Amino acid sequence: MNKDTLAAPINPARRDFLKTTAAGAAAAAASSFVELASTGKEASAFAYEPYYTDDQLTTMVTSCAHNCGSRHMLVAHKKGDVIVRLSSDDGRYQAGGAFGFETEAVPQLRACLRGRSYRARLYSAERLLYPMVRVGERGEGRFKRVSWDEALDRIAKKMIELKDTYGPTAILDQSYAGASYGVLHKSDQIEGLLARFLGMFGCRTSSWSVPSYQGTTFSSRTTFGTIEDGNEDDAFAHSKLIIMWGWNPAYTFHGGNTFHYMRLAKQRGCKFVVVDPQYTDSASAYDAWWIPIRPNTDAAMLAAMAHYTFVNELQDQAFINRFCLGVDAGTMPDWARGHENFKDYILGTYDGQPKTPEWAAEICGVAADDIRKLADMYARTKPAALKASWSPGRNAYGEQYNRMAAALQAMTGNIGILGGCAEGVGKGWHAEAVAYPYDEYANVWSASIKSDRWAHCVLNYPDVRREEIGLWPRADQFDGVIPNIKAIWWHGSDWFNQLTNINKEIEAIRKLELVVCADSTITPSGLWADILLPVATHFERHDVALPWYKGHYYIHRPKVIAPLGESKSDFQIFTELAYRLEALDPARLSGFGKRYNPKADRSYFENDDPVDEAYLVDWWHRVQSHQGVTMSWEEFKQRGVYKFEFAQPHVAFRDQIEKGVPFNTPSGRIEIFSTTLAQVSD
Ligand SMILES: Nc1nc2c(c(=O)[nH]1)N[C@H]1C(S)=C(S)[C@@H](COP(=O)(O)OP(=O)(O)OC[C@H]3O[C@@H](n4cnc5c(=O)[nH]c(N)nc54)[C@H](O)[C@@H]3O)O[C@H]1N2
Ligand SMILES: Nc1nc2c(c(=O)[nH]1)N[C@H]1C(S)=C(S)[C@@H](COP(=O)(O)OP(=O)(O)OC[C@H]3O[C@@H](n4cnc5c(=O)[nH]c(N)nc54)[C@H](O)[C@@H]3O)O[C@H]1N2
Ligand code: SF4
Ligand SMILES: [Mo]
Repeated sequence: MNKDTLAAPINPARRDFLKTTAAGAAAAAASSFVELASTGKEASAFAYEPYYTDDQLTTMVTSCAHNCGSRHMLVAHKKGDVIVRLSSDDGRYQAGGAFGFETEAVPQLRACLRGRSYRARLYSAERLLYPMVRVGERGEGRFKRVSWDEALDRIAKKMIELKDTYGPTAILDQSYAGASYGVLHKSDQIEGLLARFLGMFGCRTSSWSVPSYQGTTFSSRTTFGTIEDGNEDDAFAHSKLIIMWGWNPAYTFHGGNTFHYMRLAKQRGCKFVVVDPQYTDSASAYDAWWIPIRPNTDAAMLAAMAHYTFVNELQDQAFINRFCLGVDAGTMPDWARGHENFKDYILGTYDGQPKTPEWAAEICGVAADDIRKLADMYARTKPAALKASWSPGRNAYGEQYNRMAAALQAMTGNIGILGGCAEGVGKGWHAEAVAYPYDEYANVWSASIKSDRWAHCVLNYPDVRREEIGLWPRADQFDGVIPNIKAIWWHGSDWFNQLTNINKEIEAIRKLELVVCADSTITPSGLWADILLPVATHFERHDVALPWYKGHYYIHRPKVIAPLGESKSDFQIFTELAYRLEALDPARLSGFGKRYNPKADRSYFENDDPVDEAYLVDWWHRVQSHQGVTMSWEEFKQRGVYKFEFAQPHVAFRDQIEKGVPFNTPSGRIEIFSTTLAQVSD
């Protein structure tokens, strides 16, 4: 197409810049850009000139899709099919519809700068716009354009060959966070689209976990019996002391509007403390007392705080007696009388080493007086939130840090009360997350390994012990069988950037027979792929955004613009592949296409709209019946957001503390002494 026919005027300087950059950059990126121009979908999004006024534009509510701990509203302002700017919630979209509407219970979901700058990703010169296959050596980064037909045919034939030659573990599913918080288009390891696709095909090694919060997860499960130990963040507004332990909510969001509620707390007189090796923007913003600590020594400092609390008898003994297991000799279960209890460990009864502030100061580099001062503040200020985030537990025995923090939260009676905090993992309110197409065949696998151990497995196969790769137990004859991985599929993940020991991964990837990367831009992982599949972003497909670990709202994500270039949604790609596999191997894969995407037929590859909407309507009906929502789907679509309003902030374990409901642990108590661990070590 002649570029003069482009509809929207663009800034010439910016266009030249894009062209020059693209021409000199990696082959993939360069050719993407050329294609973008030649289809008329040029980067005309950078239409700063002229600056359109609102009455010249149409607006659509959608949401950001970044894998941060929040989910905020984006409002797309469009000229034709081009998003020319993004703004955010200004209150007018919820019930009432008044501009500026905001209350403490129903806040605006205002996007951060990263969210508001999403156009830079959407219209990036690094967008993948059509399928490509590798032409050079793997990792060289040289690709050529092919048709969808050719790309998918190659993949389908190779998948069958791999399964027949190497068995049901040959393809490694490396999906992850990229698109995990949509109702329909999901890339997570359990309910994701790839998980279902490979599971139903019958050849899948799944990856579990990520280098993030395994220590914390272990701690929350053993101590509280659940990872749902989180309050909704409006509870922070009621704290009198907030200790940000390895937590920097100015950068790392774990819920929506966290900083807003913390600011309300500040206005009401709350004191702030940051325990972090770095002086962070959170420390600055809340005028916090900053306590720099040596990385990976947090458990020692927390133990010394427990010591101070015990020797000064500041613990909440009534809370301990009623709700905890093994904090002291009096709360040990009868069957474990001979075991060590927490208090005597802290006081040095067993090893002759009281865990005093002086003892800890040597280890963690925090002055003993500061440890005493913080312990005193935490024990005497009610209610107080010790938010023990994940990062300090990201190391060997990391769970000890979170377990120690949980012991302090419990000893001070700050669990299950408004303004306190039991986090941990911190999952708060539960979204209605399961959509219709995921019910069947979710998370079927032939082997499951710890995500970052795949290279070790490939390089040492078959001389690998199960502990070396975190091989998950199975209840059948395949338990303990080491996977014979010959292919990788990246879907919503970029693990040549995000995993540890990339050099080892490079060595391992050379041994594989197939590497597929489905993404919307070229990534460090994609450079190592054999086949690149261009994926439509969340602006280019229909979905509903779910909050992450916290947040009680849903945001509609319409197809704001048509998919750029030839990009397709993952769901379209897997559906079409399922039909192709079925055609290649009808005896074993009969009905695969329909089972994978029951509401669609093969035309879905060209037209996904009615099918996607039908799934979303199903999901909305669940929301209506399970969560008491009366708003219709049509109204939800028109407003773009549904915000739940609670009579009081959601606080984890409120019912346990107020109504005596048992904790979900073997003893029904907060297990500072863990029944499960004690029995394993016996
Ligand atoms: N904006 C934004 N938010 C996000 C994400 C994102 O990409 N962007 N990602 C989300 C995801 S997937 C995750 S897993 C979480 C991660 O959430 P966190 O684990 O809470 O976040 P980090 O930023 O890794 O670390 C927080 C702080 O811990 C400090 N720290 C590091 N080591 C230690 C230590 O040994 N001791 C102490 N006391 N402090 C230490 C760091 O200096 C940093 O300021 O964040 C989520 N939220
Ligand atoms: N160096 C370093 N490594 C880390 C971390 C760190 O802090 N530093 N944090 C760790 C943690 S906590 C996490 S959670 C992981 C995150 O690791 P990843 O899940 O790999 O990270 P993301 O960059 O969020 O997403 C990966 C890709 O998904 C793509 N994507 C987005 N939407 C879609 C979609 O709909 N379909 C497809 N096919 N692709 C899509 C994005 O373009 C992006 O390239 O990284 C871990 N590794
Ligand atoms: S805080 Fe997270 S969800 Fe919200 S706009 Fe920023 S990146 Fe997006
Ligand atoms: Mo993460």
